[in-house]
Amino acid sequence: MKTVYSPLHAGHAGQMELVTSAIVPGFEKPSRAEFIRARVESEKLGPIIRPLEHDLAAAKRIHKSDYIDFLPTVWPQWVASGHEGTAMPFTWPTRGLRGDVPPKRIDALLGYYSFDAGATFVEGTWAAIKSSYDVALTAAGLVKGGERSAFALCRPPGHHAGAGFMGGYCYVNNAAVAAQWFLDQGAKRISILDVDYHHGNGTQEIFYDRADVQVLNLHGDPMVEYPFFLGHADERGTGAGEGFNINYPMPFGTGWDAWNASLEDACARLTAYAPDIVIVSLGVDTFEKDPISQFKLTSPDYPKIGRRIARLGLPTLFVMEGGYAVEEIGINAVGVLTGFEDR
Ligand code: FKS
Ligand code: ZN
Repeated sequence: MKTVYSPLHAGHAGQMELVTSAIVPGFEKPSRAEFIRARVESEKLGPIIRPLEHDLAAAKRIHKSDYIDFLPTVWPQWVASGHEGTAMPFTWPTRGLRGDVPPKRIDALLGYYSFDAGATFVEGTWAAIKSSYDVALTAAGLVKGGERSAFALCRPPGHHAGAGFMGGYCYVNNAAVAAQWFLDQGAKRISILDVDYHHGNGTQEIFYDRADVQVLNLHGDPMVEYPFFLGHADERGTGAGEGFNINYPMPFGTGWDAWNASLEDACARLTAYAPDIVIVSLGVDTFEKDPISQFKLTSPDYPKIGRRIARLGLPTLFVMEGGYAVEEIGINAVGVLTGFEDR
């Protein structure tokens, strides 16, 4: 399988992150992608190619136009306002506040377009976001062109980004953009299988009222886990989308057997939906040693995930999402891919 990778991700570096009681160096850091790339090489998964540049039309098929236009302006506005360091929001329009009037200050605009403080900006952030988008679309093009599978080594990730908001390290929803692109190229149905530890709230929001994209999400129970405000089992889609959104919230401590039971159910529903293409939102923060997560998958489990996905027998696009145990992230992410290739 080919991997699509851009070195431009590395400019999104050095940003700080707000956690429960402190501001700390970001968990979502460049070494994540570099460990994965090194493992792709050492495992001889296949060629690593650079992305083609795309305009932003495909992003605007999923995201609001004003939101996409805002992203490249953040860092220049932040600097022009006399700020330095990490650009990060501190105020959000929530219940009881108006969310429909964009303020004029960049610090406030960041909150207007975010649901948390987790989508931060430094100088190279926009170039990294754009490269991640190009990586996803280029890999999608490989699958459209007839390859059985492709790996989009996206960084930053995307599944928390909604139509008009960022958060949780995510800005542009790479998997959602790819799904819409496949539909625009003539596909009739797409399934997105999100195996990241965190609920893909952005992906769910984007496709919630649609029947042409089935969204299956395996994740930590939002009663106790980020992103907290979406991802419950009773969220099944609305209108034409009723029944096409399926959530599998699972408790802290979930290991392979219970997680795999959810995967099996998801795969059965996916097969029943009979999509033209499967997009896997590939997070490996389900790993037992992940520093911010609470599931207990082990490294030998990841090839099993890949093998099960391969048994779906469908063209498959893997889109990288989370995973923060950087020493093992390459072993686990590439383990899914070599498992898919049954080797
Ligand atoms: C940690 C609190 C939670 C935010 C976690 C974001 C997870 C992002 C992700 C993605 F795939 F998008 F990268 N902080 N103490 O892994 O879902
Ligand atoms: Zn995650």
